[in-house]
Amino acid sequence: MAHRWKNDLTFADATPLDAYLHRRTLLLGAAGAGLAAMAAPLAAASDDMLTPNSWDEITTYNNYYEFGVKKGDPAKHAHRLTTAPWTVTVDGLVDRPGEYELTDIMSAMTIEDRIYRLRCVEAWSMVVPWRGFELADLLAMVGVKDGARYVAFETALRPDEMPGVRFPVLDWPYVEGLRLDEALHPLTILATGLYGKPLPNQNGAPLRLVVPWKYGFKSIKSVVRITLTDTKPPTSWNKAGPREYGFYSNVNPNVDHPRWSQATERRIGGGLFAGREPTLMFNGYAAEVASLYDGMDLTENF
Ligand SMILES: Nc1nc2c(c(=O)[nH]1)N[C@H]1C(S)=C(S)[C@@H](COP(=O)(O)O)O[C@H]1N2
Ligand SMILES: [Mo]
Repeated sequence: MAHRWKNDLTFADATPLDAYLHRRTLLLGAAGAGLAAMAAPLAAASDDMLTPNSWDEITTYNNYYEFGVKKGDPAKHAHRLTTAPWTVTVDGLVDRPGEYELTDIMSAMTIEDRIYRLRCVEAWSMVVPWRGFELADLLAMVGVKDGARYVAFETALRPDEMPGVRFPVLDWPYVEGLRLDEALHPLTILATGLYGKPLPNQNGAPLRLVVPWKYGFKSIKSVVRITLTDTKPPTSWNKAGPREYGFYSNVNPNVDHPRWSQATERRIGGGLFAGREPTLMFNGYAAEVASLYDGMDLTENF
């Protein structure tokens, strides 16, 4: 599966084997380069696919357009968001609808740490050590009624605290959605933390969806409403550019964005020698999730 290109080997993330090969490459020139290329599959076996990015990388290079469209804007402005107290309205086709205190939700959930790859539709990626709980557990708590087929999510909309929402970049509030089986999948979590600490505001505090096999924009931040519905909910990026951003938005190296290739990605923090890495089907989670899409045309349902 994962092969790494020679120029993905960096000193920063080098295993002893990588470091050895690097030295050989530098010492032996062309002959060494051949050796390193040959050994690349070996390196992949002990590779950095799940070595987390640093706290600084994860918290200063963000997409959270409610706080501005530049990667550094959320880190600068998201401190303005009041994240406590926080309530989440759960409504639609559920047995126990209501406005739930996040503190009550969290004390009822099993909180776990999970290291997930994050692949943005813009063709960059990171590895993030989340803390959170399975969305399926919250849905079990509220009781999903027969007839529910989709889950819709909504981000807080607070013009006083969110300087970005005065610009009509997107149709605010930010909304997202999943098919019910995607929402119930054990990989789908609601994150409340990062590196074992409370989630920073720029990463979507106090509660943000994480769906690791889909492009990052599906992982909606600062969620205030979760609605079970029988109809496919509208999603922000699909509304903004229906030809470019589909409802599913599964990571897929074989289906390009109309304006750029999705075959490779740039790992944030890759360092001086870093090149592009191949993008993996379903972002590397095919074994877990491919069966959700059996029989579906993934080019049509992009
Ligand atoms: N409400 C909201 N959620 C959002 C976004 C946004 O602009 N607003 N950006 C999305 C995009 S494009 C990505 S790649 C991820 C980035 O998450 P991160 O900043 O924690 O890495 O958040 C997603 N969730
Ligand atoms: Mo993204």
